[in-house]
Amino acid sequence: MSGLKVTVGKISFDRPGIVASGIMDETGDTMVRMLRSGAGAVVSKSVGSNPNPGHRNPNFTEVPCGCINAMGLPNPGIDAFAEEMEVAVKEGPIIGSVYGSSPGEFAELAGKMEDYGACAVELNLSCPHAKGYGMEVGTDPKMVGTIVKAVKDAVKVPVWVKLTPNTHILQDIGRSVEEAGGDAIVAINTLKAMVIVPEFGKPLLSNKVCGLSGKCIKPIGVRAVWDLHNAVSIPIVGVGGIYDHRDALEYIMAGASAFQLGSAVLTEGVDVFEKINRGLEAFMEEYGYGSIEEMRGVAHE
Ligand code: RRO
Repeated sequence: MSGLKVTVGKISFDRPGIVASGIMDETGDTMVRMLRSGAGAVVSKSVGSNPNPGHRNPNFTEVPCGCINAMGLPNPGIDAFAEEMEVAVKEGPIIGSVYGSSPGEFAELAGKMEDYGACAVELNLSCPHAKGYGMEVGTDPKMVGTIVKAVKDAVKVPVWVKLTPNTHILQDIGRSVEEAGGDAIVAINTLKAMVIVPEFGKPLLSNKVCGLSGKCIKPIGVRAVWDLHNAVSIPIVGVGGIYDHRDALEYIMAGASAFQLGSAVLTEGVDVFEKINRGLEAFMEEYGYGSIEEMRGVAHE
C-alpha cells in the first residue's frame, strides 16, 4: 500500500483516510478499532476543559442524502480523556481535537493533548451550533489568528485548524491560519441547518439548530478545498460527504493532501476505509498515478 502513503506537513500516514472528529472516537477502544479497520489516523472527539453532557435527545437523525446532529460537544473533559488517549496512541496516529472559547484555553487544551501523545492537534473553530465556541470564534479572521498563534507558542506538534463552510470569507480565514503559523487546514465542518416536523409544529432536534453532514455536502466541501488551495500554501485535509474512492479523489484533485470520513462510517460501516483504499489503488493503477501527491490539485491545471 505504499502508493497510498500521504504527508500532511511534517507528518506522514500510511493511508490517506482519517476518521473525522465525532465518529467512533470517544473512547480509546473505538479509536483502536478504526485504526485496525484501514484508517490512516483518527481525530478524537472534540474535548474541552470540563465534562460536558451535550444536548439532550433528540440530537441526531438521518435525512435524505445526509445526517443532522446537534450533539452539543459531549465529552468527559480533558483530564478524564487522558485514559482514552493512553489506549489509542499505542495503536497508531491520533490527532487530538480541542474546543475552547479563548486563545489561552485552546493553548492549555492543546498542550494536554500533546502530553497525552497526540501526533497533532486539531482546533475546532467550526462547530455550527455551540454558543461561544466553534464557528462563533472561527469566523473572525483576527480571532482565528490569535488562537492559532497562542497554540503554536504552546505546543511542538503540528496544529491543524478545522474551518466552517458557514462563511463568505473562508479564504481570509484560511490566510489567517497560515499567517499565524498553522500547519494544516481541515475543511469542512457541518453546515448550519434545521429540520422541522410539521405534525409537531416544532424543530426536530432539542437544540433546534443543527449541523448537516453526509453526501449532500460533498460539492460544498470540494469547492471549499478548491478555494483554500487558491488562497494558502499549507496542506489542506478535505472532509464532507466522502463515501467512496471517487468522492475522495474529488477532494484530492481539488487540492487536499489527505481526507477524513465522518457520516459514511455510520452508514457504510467501519469497512469503508478498506474499500476506499482498494478503490484508490485500482484507480491509480488504471490512470497511471504513482502516489496520492501526484493527483493533488490536478483539477486546477
Ligand atoms: O458535538 C457536536 O454537536 C458537533 C461538533 Br463538536 C462539531 O464540530 N460539528 C458538529 O456538527 N457537531
